[in-house]
Amino acid sequence: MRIGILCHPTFGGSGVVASECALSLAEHGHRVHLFSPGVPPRLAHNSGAVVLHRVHGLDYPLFANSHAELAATGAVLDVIASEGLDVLHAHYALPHAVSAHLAREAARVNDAASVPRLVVTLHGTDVTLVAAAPAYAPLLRYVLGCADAVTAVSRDLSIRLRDWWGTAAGPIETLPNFVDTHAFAPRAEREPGPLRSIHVSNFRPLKRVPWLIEAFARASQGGDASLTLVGDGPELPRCRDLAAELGLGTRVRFLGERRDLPALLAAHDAFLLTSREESFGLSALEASSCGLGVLATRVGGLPEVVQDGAGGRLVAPDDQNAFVRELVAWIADPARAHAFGVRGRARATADFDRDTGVQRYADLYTRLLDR
Ligand code: GMT
Repeated sequence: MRIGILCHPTFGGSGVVASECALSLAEHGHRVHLFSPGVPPRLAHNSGAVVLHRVHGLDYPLFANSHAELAATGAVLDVIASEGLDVLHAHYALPHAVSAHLAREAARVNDAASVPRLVVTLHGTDVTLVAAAPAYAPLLRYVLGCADAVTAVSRDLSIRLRDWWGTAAGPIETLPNFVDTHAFAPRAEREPGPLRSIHVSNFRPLKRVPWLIEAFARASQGGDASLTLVGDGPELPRCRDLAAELGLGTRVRFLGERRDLPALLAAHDAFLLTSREESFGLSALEASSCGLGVLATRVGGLPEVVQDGAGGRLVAPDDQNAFVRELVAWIADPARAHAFGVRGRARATADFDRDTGVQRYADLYTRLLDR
């Protein structure tokens, strides 16, 4: 198949899923073009199997921004004209579904030899925040209604999408995210010692990293458990200040954005995630795949990824005391985290392996093309 994928180039999960899909589909012999304003981190070492189109708009003083989304439409149209595309897949509704839809309509009007099928995958805040914004809701409803297939990354997100879309809703398929279980694998041997916990996110308010740091400080008083914080985002400065105010010293370290996540995760025992909302929680799945126990909030699609009592523990998002109690138990006995990690790893390999996850998308494309 000739496949065009549109995604954000940031460290966020939607770009990760889109990039991993692109790489895997290309490895399986499909012709894959990826359109994005930058190089998504997981494509940094792309050997050329995926054709990357870095789309740039025009920096013209009249424009409030450079309109990369319109440049993406243009780049897709160029590929349709030169070699054709069977499928256009937008990961995250805005702006990619709009760019892709526009390109497809233009191809139709141009009488292109191939008019691609349009697939839109909703990832999370494109439904819970963006779609709720009155400025975007009408356009999103229209574009989703025009797509050949709409998918969501968890059952929880599918339900939220249906609730928002209302009576005009078309079919929504739940196609869960996945992880490369070969790359994200546990270390052969774990070093003994105090609990090493880690958190990875984009430090946006909905991740509640300050809440997490407070909880860690309460749970680890006087001990030598550590917390590694990976990522960057708007709340990072506040988190640094808070860690200093709480006197956490070298027990908390901030590493910024990192590309060596598999090795980094595998050097820890527990993954902590205290989001207010999480449609899936790809970072938790990657940690499970590395054999870490996951301690997280019971929100959105997280219970579909981390089974409470199996791959880790889930607590109510407003119950910091419960989170602290559980973390105290893991700090007292890191073997608890390891035991959850073993079960989490087994679940990741059985239910969320990359090959199976990407095959679900390939099957969807085939079905659409057979229609
Ligand atoms: O929706 C977002 O905040 C952005 C998006 C991203 O690009 O990171 O995150 C969402 O998509 C991920 C991949 O499908 C999911 O694992 C995350 O749970 C989801 N984030 C939220 O729902 C907050």
